[in-house]
Amino acid sequence: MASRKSSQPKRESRDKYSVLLPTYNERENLPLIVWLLLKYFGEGGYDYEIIIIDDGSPDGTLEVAEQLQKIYGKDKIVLRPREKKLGLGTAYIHGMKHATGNFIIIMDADLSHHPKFIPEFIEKQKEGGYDLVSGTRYQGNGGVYGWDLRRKLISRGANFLTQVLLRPGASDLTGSFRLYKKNVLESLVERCVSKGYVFQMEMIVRARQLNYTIGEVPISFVDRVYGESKLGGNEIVSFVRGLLTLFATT
Ligand SMILES: Nc1nc2c(ncn2[C@@H]2O[C@H](COP(=O)(O)OP(=O)(O)OP(=O)(O)O)[C@@H](O)[C@H]2O)c(=O)[nH]1
Ligand SMILES: *[C@@H]1O[C@H](CO)[C@@H](O)[C@H](O)[C@H]1NC(C)=O
Ligand SMILES: [Mg+2]
Repeated sequence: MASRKSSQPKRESRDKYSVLLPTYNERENLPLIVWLLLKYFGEGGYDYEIIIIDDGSPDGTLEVAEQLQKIYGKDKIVLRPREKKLGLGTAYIHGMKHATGNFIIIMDADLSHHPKFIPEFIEKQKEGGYDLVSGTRYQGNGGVYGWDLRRKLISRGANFLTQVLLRPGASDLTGSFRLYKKNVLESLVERCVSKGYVFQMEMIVRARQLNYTIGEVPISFVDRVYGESKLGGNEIVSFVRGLLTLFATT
């Protein structure tokens, strides 16, 4: 009798998921995040690629990425490095240009965003045919771990302020763990002008304006263990300034 592989998840379509992984000094985190991505994509039977965009990290992140590419193959690990630190916004654009998937997943490489949520993002997207699926720390089982009170208050405050000012119809605006249809991401990136923390927020605000449909998946966000955090007074000032600009122009 022919064995039925009923436990094997079957691939339902030709959808392909391109993960954009921007890195700056993530040498310690990269092997684990890549391993976890392979694990969850593999278990789900999904077609995927991981695009690593390193901005000339002085800690040798790129060398680690090259090793990973040797281990896992060039079709799974795609390297699109840049000479120097040019910022997160342009890193996404740079990575997107090389993406071959019809869906794009944006996440941090510092293990704050756990790959275990990706199958949920994908299922959510399929369920509602959403244009984008956003991870949310502020619904259901979502949450934040490892932040001090100050940072929790800043994040909550930023989120609340934005909810009041812009009514974007999504519960987590400053998070960056999201899945997009590729053409949707392209059209959003074209329109977004903000830099830094406001960028993620502008993306979702514009998505709502353009009547794109948004699905949400609760995620737990864990603060980075390795590497330095950079949230300081400057970021807060530029965040509020960016928010008000967005409010004035939309
Ligand atoms: N390519 C590239 N990646 C960057 C740049 N800045 C940050 N990253 C990466 O973008 C992701 C998010 O940056 P983080 O430094 O984690 O930002 P954050 O989560 O707001 O702050 P902390 O985790 O508290 O430091 C990480 O994977 C970083 O390595 C950059 O200029 N270029
Ligand atoms: C979005 O939907 C609203 C209400 O249905 C409509 O008035 C508006 O023109 C739509 N915007 C775009 C960009 O399609
Ligand atoms: Mg981080």
